[in-house]
Amino acid sequence: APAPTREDHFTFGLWTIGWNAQDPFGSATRGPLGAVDAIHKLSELGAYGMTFHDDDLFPFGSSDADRQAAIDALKKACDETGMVIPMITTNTFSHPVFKDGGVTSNDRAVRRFTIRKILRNIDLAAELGAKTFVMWGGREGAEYDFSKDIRVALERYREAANLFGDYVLEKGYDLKFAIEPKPNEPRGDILLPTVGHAMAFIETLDHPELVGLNPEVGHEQMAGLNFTAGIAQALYQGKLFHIDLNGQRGIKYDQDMVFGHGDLINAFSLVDLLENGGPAGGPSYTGPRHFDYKPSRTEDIDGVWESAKANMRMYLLLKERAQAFRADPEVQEALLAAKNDQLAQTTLAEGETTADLLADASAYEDFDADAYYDGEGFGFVRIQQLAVEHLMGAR
Ligand code: GLT
Ligand code: MN
Ligand code: MN
Ligand code: MN
Repeated sequence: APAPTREDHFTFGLWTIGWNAQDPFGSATRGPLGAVDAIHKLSELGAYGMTFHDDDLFPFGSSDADRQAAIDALKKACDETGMVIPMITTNTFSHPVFKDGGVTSNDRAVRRFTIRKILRNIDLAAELGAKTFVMWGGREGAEYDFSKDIRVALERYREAANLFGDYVLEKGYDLKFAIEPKPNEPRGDILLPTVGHAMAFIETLDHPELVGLNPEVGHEQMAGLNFTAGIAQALYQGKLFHIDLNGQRGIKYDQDMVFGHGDLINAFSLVDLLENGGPAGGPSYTGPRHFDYKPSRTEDIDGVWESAKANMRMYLLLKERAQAFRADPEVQEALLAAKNDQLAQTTLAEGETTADLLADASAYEDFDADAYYDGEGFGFVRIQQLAVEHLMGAR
């Protein structure tokens, strides 16, 4: 695969490469990484941009002067390299004050503080030219069913999301919101746990058009769901505003491995969907390819950069294989044999009504299911085998 370039639109969270590898069972195995160094190194590796939480760039509680100094240094690094900040997000989960959540904490003063913290960061997003504002409500949730009335908590979530929407409209910011679902961790159960829950919630908002999703590979897979299928529905409903790429192996803790280092076959179908799933066979998603992973705790700083490169290389390799898969005449023939062309036809003919269908005896009265059924298979396994052979470079 070719080396990554800006045109690939690869981005990384500062909290990913900058993670010092502290986990619930042990202390940090790596030192800190500054935002300016991160920008320069990512740029060198061919990335397009970087993203961050407020607290990644300037520690919680920083003075205005320190905050501004960090922002200025970041801007300078971006100017020097041509890197961009297409997304920013707010940390509403690390400080102990957020232990019962931010916008849905039972404590009203915490909710008011959270909204202020997010508004301040929305201003920063606009100032930096970010187009997407991610909201990962990792602490919005509970461990126990009697902790709170979920309906009331969702109403507080809605109140906050409506307020943020009104704020960007009022300010005239060119900024949209992307909710990031996750089923659990750090809370026992998190509100808006999956892509489906979040999409249904968005429709209840005053300005649903301002709010979409930032689905993460591992988060859906932690819920046992098919990530590619969820992304397909998000695209179908016009809600794929951003994406977090990483690797996860099954239903367990959030592994945040390198993209493709988890369920590789699902990663392959995902890249195929993103790159070849558009109306004319082109990209179906044109936003940043954002990696949200954690360089494993076993790695030193060289390993961090190796893993950053691995994410981009996995994506590009999968893209190459997906193009070969689509171009293979045998694949095209197998897709036809599986009646994908019929799936693309409407079930009723143009202008045909329910009454017409009811009057069509061939559809029911004369449709002899036993006679119609000829035992012929769809050949889906053959398509899957062709896909896996392309994935393995065997074709
Ligand atoms: C946190 C979380 C991620 C979210 C980030 C955005 S922070 O690391 O695990 O999945 O995308 O808040
Ligand atoms: Mn994760
Ligand atoms: Mn994420
Ligand atoms: Mn994460």
